[in-house]
Amino acid sequence: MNFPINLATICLYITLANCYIIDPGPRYPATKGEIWPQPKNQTKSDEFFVLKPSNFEFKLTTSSGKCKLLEDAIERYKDIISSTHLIVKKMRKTLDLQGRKKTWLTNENFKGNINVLDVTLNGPCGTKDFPTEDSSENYSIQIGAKRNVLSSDSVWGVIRGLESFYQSIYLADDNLSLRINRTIIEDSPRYSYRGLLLDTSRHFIPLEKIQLTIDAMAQNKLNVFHWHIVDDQSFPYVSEVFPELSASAAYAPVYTYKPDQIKDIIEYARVRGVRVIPEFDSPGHTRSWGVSHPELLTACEGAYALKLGPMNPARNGTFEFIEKLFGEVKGVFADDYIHLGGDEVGFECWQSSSEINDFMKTLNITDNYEALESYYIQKVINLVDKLNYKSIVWEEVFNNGVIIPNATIVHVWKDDWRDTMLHATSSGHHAILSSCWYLDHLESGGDWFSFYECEPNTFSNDPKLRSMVVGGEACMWAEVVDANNVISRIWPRASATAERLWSFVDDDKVEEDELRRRLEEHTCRMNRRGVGAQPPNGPGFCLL
Ligand code: CP6
Repeated sequence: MNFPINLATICLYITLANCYIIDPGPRYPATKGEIWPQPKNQTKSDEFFVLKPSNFEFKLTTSSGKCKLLEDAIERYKDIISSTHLIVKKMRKTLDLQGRKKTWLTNENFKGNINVLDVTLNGPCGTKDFPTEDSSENYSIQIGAKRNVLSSDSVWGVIRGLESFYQSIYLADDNLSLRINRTIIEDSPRYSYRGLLLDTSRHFIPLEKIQLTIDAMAQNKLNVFHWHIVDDQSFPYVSEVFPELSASAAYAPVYTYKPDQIKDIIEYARVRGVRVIPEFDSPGHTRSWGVSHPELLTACEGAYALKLGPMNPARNGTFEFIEKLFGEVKGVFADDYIHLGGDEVGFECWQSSSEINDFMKTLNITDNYEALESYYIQKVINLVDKLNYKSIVWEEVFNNGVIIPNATIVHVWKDDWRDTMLHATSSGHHAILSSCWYLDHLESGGDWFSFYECEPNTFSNDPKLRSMVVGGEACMWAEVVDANNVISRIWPRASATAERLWSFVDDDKVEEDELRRRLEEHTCRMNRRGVGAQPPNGPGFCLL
């Protein structure tokens, strides 16, 4: 066989040789004990302490006696630290180093062992309380001063601080010990609303994946689980007042969320400082409601005959139904807010319906379907108001001129988001941004960096308008996502959103290499805790 030599092959050989000879390993080696999302203020020294779980304890002190919520949280972190330490044990065993000399004793930065973390709660415990939009999450940590202290005025702050403490512990380069550096941390979130939307209608997502998702949210200091629980395609929410909804329109009887399962999810989230806000999207996206209750939906005519459209605003029964359903929802979900949807309402069916057009005549809004949508949403907002429930709506509701209470938050999701944010905040509304954080959109070569670059503030220079933004939300629409890929599709891409929303990122100072190395470490940490996050940066490894 002839050895092929021409210019192209020579180039190929040179390129391959470059790969094999020059590449020294992962381009973005993981950092050591860097916190994600980055704390507001942290100073850190090279001096370190060694942590051995058998010689380490959390000492909880509260001004208000026993605090079960924090005792349980401490137990969870003890377990995670111990399981991380198993890597050290495995390594010592593999290298046959058990009982041999401790390699760090001669390191000049070694300052001894860390035996105690004093966890101090300077406020009420409220063991049964729920996190709210006003909850403080501030905390501070000192490692290597006279004592090692985590302190906060609120339980949610302590919980955020425990996460940061855990993330500060890292494997020494030789993987033969766990270390933590001398450090001082003062931390608080930039935005109070840091959300993740999960759609459980296009595909059913099992409870255990929802729990894992919420656990991962806490690892990223995200604090609102927006549960897009029903939509056109299926109705997995089991209602006690209208059980026929899920009986007829869940994908299968096992693919439902029953009241006690929902309670479990809410409790799982609560103890991690995560709010659960349900979305019952209407008047569009409600086809599944019509399987058992066709009378709720508009009967289309003409070219659309035999189809059912958006909710039928011409009937009182529609609103009576919603009032009953939402009354129940308020009792099941503990949060002060409900998401009312209001997005993507197609007008063709309403246009085709004589019932709707006759009704519009009586309202004096002939041919104005935006006005009909407004009529519908206003009625829903009013009844939700009566239930003492605060609301969030998708941007269309605001764009179509619906008069909404000032307290209603506008959720911006379309591409021209800067205009919409400006418009909504100038009109006195709080706003949430999602436009740049669509987890169902994939860019080849990875896209978390473009998620990271999205800065909500850039819609205006006016500090007053900027302060109307309460946060943002990464969205996991589930058309092509189910139990198999939901975790790896969300993580670590949503981590980029999490840091943007928690930290005061100074875009002029972001160093891309360092950022990638930090996310490499954070992703590995999630992997160690059972979250199957995908690799963020290309070649690399994670010791498990
Ligand atoms: N489902 C619902 C969706 C979307 C919306 N609402 C959606 C629309 C466009 C894109 C992604 C998602 N799948 N109920 C809009 C908020 Cl690009």
